[in-house]
Formats: sequence, structure tokens, C-alpha cells
Amino acid sequence: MRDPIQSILDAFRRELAAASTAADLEPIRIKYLARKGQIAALYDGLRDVPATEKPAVGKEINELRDILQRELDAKREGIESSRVQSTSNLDLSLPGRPRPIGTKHPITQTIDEIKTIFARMGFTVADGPEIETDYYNFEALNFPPEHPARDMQDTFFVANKVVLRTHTSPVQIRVMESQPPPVRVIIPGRVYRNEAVSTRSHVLFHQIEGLYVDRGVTFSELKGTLVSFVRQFYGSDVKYKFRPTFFPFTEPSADMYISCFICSGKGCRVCKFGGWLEILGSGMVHPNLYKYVGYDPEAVSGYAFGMGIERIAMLRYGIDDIRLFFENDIRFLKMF
Ligand code: 2NM
Repeated sequence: MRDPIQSILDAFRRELAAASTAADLEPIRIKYLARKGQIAALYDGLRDVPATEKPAVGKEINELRDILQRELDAKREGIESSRVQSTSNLDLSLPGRPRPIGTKHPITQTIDEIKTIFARMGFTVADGPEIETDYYNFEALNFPPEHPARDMQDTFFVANKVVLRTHTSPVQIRVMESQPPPVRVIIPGRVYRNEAVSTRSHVLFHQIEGLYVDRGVTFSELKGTLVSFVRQFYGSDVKYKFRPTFFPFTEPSADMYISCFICSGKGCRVCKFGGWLEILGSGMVHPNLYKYVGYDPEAVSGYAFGMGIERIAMLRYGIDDIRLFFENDIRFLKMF
């Protein structure tokens, strides 16, 4: 029995050395270690071994079986770990996996578009602090001391006489303070109002305001600029109208409306069946403001305007709940 044991071991090792994949190992295992393999045949052969030698020969077969099993396992492990480490199985010519690309938030997109239109008309972009003093947010904008907007119900107070800005207009005051006329700027940014959150209003939203001050600026220039803006933003066939209104910081003041671009003014859900959409407020800068910033109200005049970005984006895309802009639901954001 000794010779067959040695020759089985030699043959096994030769075949094992030649194997290079896990699939190569299986026939070897079957040939030697399976139920009808060569080890099993050796055990069968024990029948013909003299009784006195049986224990010793049996022990040798047991040892051979254990060696084969161990070496087979070691070879399998070696193959598996080298398969992970080796680059020889990688196809380096495969194209990379595509990664999802983000998009700009619809509010950012809307701001960018409006900025581009006003930049072509000579407006530069300015910005300023979101935490403001009562002076810049109200007083220098000609809000009387008891104006309801100054109430805790409408404005977030950070401290006595310190508020979260309720509009971007304080930046216009800061710009005028810091430079002589002419001034031609737009200011996009976040503003805050202490209001109940609902489908139509939020404590945080965005505005773009504009200001043009120079010698001899007239109301017709205000109209011309805003009409040019709505034609570029909503299309050249848009109908519009101005309606008198009131703001503390402008006199006279006017709200601008456009014909509903969804139904062309026939009446639909977006315009609430009125045919007209209010899209911005505007007016001639109140002379009192010039005194606060050190301009001569006799020498200069100007116009200002402001619009809510969420409102404009909601009208444009038919969005019926302002809260969607702030929830970062990826299904919503992917629509733009
Ligand atoms: C509006 C409507 C009308 C406005 C006024 C000023 C300034 F420069 F006088 F301070 N900035 N923005 C203004 C005028 C804003 O928003 C609806």
C-alpha cells in the first residue's frame, strides 16, 4: 500500500500545481476526495490487507486524506485572494459608471435668469447682511415709527433694534451710502417674515430688488425697464398693466401685472380666473430716502422695484405649494 499512497500524493500535487482557477479545483477534488475517488478506493483496498497491518495502513490513508484536503483548501484560498488583488481580470477599457449630476435649485435658476436680463441693461449685483438694524430695515426706508411691519407679529427680532431683514431694501440704502450717484444695482437674497407657514407664505423666501438713481431719472424709464424685463422673461407678446399702490419708500408706487401666460388672460387655475398676475412692486424712490444717504433730493431722482422669487417661480412652473422649495425632496428638484 505504501507505493500507491506516494504516487497518489505526487500526482495530486502535480495536478494541483497546474490548477489556476477555482473551476480547475473541482475535478481534482472529485478525482481524489469524492465518494468514488482515489482515497475512497484506498479504503476499499483495506479489505485485502492482512489484519495485523490494517491499523497502520488505515492510519496512513487517513493522513493522506487530510493532507489532500488541506492542500486543496490552501490552494483555493490562494486563488481567491489573488483574484481580488490582481488587475489582470479587470477590463480597463470599460466606460466608467455614470454618476448622477445635480441641477441648480429652481430658485437659483430663476435668480440667475433675472440677473442676466438686468445685467444686459447695465445693472450690477450687490449684497448685504441678512441680520439688519431697525435703522436700515425700516427707519432709513421711511417706515413711520408705528408702521405695522415693525410689529413682532411680522418681523423676527434678534435683539432690541436688530432684526432679520424683511426685504433686501436695506442693501440699497447701504449701496447709496457707500457711493455717489449714479447707482444701478439689483440685489437678490433671502428675506424673513414672521408669518404662519402655509402653501402660499413662508418665514423664509427670496427677493430681487432693483434701484436706479441718477440725475433726471423718470417714471417712464421705470416702465420701459420693467416692460423690457417682462418681455424677455415671459415672452415678447406678454400684455401688462401698472396699477397704483402704496409703499413707504416710493412715491408714486405701482404694482405691475402681466396677462396670464398659462391661459393668455382667458382665466385659469394659475391666475385664479382673473386673467392677470401681479408680478412685482415698484415706484419712484421717496425723496426722504436721499436725505438718509446724503444724496441731494433736488438734484437726483430714481426708481426702485422688487419681486418675490418663489412667487415668480410658482407662477412660471405652476407650483401650488411654496414649501416645496425648502424641503429638498429630490423628486421635486429633479423636475427643473
Ligand atoms: C418693492 C417695491 C417698490 C424698493 C425700494 C427700494 C429703495 F431703494 F428705495 F430702498 N428698494 N426696493 C422697492 C420699491 C421694493 O418691493 C415690492
